[in-house]
Amino acid sequence: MKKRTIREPQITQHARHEHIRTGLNHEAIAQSFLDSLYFIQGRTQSLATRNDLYMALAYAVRDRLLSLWLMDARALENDIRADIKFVSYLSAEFLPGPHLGNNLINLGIYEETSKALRGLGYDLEELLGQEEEPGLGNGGLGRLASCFMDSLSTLHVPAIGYGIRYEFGIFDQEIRDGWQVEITDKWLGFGNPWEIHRPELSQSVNLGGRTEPYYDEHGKYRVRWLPAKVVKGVPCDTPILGYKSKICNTLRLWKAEAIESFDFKDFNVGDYYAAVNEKVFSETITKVLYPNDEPEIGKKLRLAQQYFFVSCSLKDMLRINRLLGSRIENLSRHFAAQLNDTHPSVAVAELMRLLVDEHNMEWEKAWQITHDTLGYTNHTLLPEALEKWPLNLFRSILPRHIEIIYEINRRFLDEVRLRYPANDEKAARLSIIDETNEKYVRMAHLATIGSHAVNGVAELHSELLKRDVLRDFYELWPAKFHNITNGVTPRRWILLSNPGLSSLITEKIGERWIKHLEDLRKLELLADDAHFGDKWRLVKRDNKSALATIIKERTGTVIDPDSMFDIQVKRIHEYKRQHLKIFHIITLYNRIKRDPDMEIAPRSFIFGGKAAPGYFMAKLIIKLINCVGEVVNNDPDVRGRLKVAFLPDFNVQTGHLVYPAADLSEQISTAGKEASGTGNMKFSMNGALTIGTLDGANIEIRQEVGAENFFLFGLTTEEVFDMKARGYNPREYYESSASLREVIDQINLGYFSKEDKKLFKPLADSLLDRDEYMLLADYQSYIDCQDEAGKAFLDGKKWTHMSILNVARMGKFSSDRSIREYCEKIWDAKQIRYDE
Ligand code: F58
Repeated sequence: MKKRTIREPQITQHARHEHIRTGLNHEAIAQSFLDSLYFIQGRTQSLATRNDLYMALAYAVRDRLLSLWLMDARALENDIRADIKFVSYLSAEFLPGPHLGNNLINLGIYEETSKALRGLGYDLEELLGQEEEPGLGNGGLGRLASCFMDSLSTLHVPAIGYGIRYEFGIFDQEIRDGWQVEITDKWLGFGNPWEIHRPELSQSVNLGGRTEPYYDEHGKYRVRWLPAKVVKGVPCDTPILGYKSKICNTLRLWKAEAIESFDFKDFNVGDYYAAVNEKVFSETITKVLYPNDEPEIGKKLRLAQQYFFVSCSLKDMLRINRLLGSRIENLSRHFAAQLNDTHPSVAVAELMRLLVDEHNMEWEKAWQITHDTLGYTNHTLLPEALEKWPLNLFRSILPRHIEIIYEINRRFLDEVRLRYPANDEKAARLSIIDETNEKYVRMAHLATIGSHAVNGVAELHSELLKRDVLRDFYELWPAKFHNITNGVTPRRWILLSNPGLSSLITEKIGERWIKHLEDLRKLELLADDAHFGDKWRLVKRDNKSALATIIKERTGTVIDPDSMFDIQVKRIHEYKRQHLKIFHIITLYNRIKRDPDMEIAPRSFIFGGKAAPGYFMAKLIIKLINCVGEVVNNDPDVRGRLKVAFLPDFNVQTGHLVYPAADLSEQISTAGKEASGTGNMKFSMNGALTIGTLDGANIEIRQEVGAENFFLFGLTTEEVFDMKARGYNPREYYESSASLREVIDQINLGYFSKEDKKLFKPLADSLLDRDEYMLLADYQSYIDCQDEAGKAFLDGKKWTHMSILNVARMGKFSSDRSIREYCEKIWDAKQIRYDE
């Protein structure tokens, strides 16, 4: 940053023409930036740190959002809006990514802002890099929620994203000596310019204690909850603007605080400390995001988190419903509430409690409202990921809810017994309470029973839900089940992160594609245009160079931008099979060792992703990647033709650099395990070809882009089921393939871990003994397919042709399409028309 002389804010001539806080030209932006620096950050330019400059710019941009946001709030008070319906997206996780760049794009002022800053001697890109992204999610599920918020705003659907304002989001990942080290995420350390606290809209939430029956003044039997604790939820609101859209929705995240602020005079010393402890307890509730794959059992705090945000959100919805002048009976006319997985599914019981206990409504009527308002999206088929809470733990936090759940279950099972008389097994399978051993509350059952619609997130996944996980429910209520294939927002995942490709596309087909992604089809005509192909390759080359620079900075590994960038970025999990990719790398390495002069297309293998802190095998896989990299990168026989890099701390921001730079996208989960995947879409939209299994949305991507433009390998879901049913024996594959045996033996016997030969034995053992995710069965097919991909890459023109066709045919995977489908099939919500 340049040193500057002190210059206090001055109203310039040009800026005068537009309102300083809302104007969109570079003069107004420059002026408002200087004002914010001086009057909000309290800094002159000469003393400003980079963070001051970032904050000043963020405030200047926020002013421009607020004018739209407030307009929406006014619309709420307006009777004309009495028929308005809000989508309320309930999600324990949101991963919005950095706001600044996205807001500049959506406001259409990226260039003007860049110019304004240049005029003052600053670099926009540098300030963008200063933002700490809100890592309030683990991975795909949280990111999907944020893509959906973007599309809701872009499509003019009024929506509120309800969630939790974790003080510490997903940990920052460092790699030390090849191992993952978790560092607490301090995203709020320098303040958050995007959020506005709304203490006047706080809600209080009860926890623990007991219930007590009583008769009210009309002699009616009622139940009251006598909680052990009460905490306060304060909404922290972030505006979510759509792309060049007039509406600005709200992401409302709840922060837990103590209910009473305490006054020194009123406390003697003992009470004072008790009050402080109370405050500490209350604030713990939204302290930290739980990483996934942790054993759920005993995670009392996690259940408290879920209930806390759900209760605050439902009460807020009832408040807004009142504000709209609507009766509580009409809640489902004004709100469609979507449960993003089972994490918010306690909403079924909480809404019933609010209606029956607090609003004195009859059970049947309350049930109708609950059922009509809620929808449930399932995101996983993995049995270990289906949430269930030990009954006693549940009761200790939510004593009234457990009674309500029992009543829901009783009525439901009566229905089941009518339909299937004398079929106790069926009733036991369907029950919300799992009584097989210790008693559990099955949250997916609660969500399914309490919602009017249930959906999976890709065609295969939705089919498997019906056939497997929720089979008995499907049999009961077939019409309740839907598929809505996931999508991602092209604004962040193409326009913002890949400006080179975006300009090239816009140059040829205009800018309509940004809101209508199906327009990309027009690129098909250019797939064989040599001149266009050259430009296409140049864009990719630049993106690869940029990524190579970051990789060099962050890992020290030098990679050649002309090599094939073969990338796998996603959470580290055995079912996602990062270790299968490693098998491929070792196989190529062994070929080179046998014949150092062999012809081989240079490849850079790039990995990124976090492992849950308690997931031993996933952490061992990270170490293995780094150990293999160490050997391969430094072996003189390899002569730099193969490079392995593990890019630490993969998050939304690094995603911006990674997806646009890929040649080959690795989507190699065991068939039937990945519900959808969304990274697969981001890669392909940016011109990478996919090597993948018939899993999740890969199937639909392949359908769209054409089988000839997709590298397919591996067992199908059916084959996986059949093979398991017949008794899968991984050792058969080990015995019968020399190259596979060599790879596993090297891992097992310490070839890549000379200082601790047994280091990777647990991994090799688990593959040889069980191989839950069938790497060995898929190995040969994967290697053959990779060989084919390697050959194809050598023909640059052909590869470019396929790359263009991939982009051209990705229109389906815009989250705008997903949101339109939710609006039609599930929410019955409409895009509102905005009068200028
Ligand atoms: C993901 N789930 C699916 N869960 O794995 C992926 O296939 C899908 O594309 C995506 O959802 C969006 O539908 C996922 O990310 C989590 O991270 C949970 C968070 C809470 C703890 C348990 C895992």
